[in-house]
Amino acid sequence: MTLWRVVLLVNLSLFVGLLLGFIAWGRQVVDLERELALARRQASAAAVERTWTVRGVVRAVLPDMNVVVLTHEDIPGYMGPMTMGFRVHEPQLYRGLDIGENVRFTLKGVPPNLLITAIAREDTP
Ligand SMILES: [Cu+2]
Repeated sequence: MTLWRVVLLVNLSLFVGLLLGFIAWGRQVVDLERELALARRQASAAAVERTWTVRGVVRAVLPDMNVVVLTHEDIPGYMGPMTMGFRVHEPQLYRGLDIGENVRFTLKGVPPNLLITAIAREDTP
């Protein structure tokens, strides 16, 4: 093989290698852009105001903080059952509630900024 053929082959293989690398890089960019668009869509969907109405048991009423502590059942798509405090839209909502009472309450807001907008006593099943 003459020298010029060797040089040509080396250049050719170098060119093909660069081309393949460039194509792979381009594909990666397209994939990343698609992932970014998906992540942005999910992030904006998460910032949407939501409403849930679930059951719970009153554990404490903290008027100073405008908070009611409830043991709540599963809040679909947000959190499992647990005992925690919720801010209440207005004090009138928890007036007359007693510890241990079963309630059905409505949570509204953009998670995790939720407020109880309605709460009603429920008869024990
Ligand atoms: Cu919770």
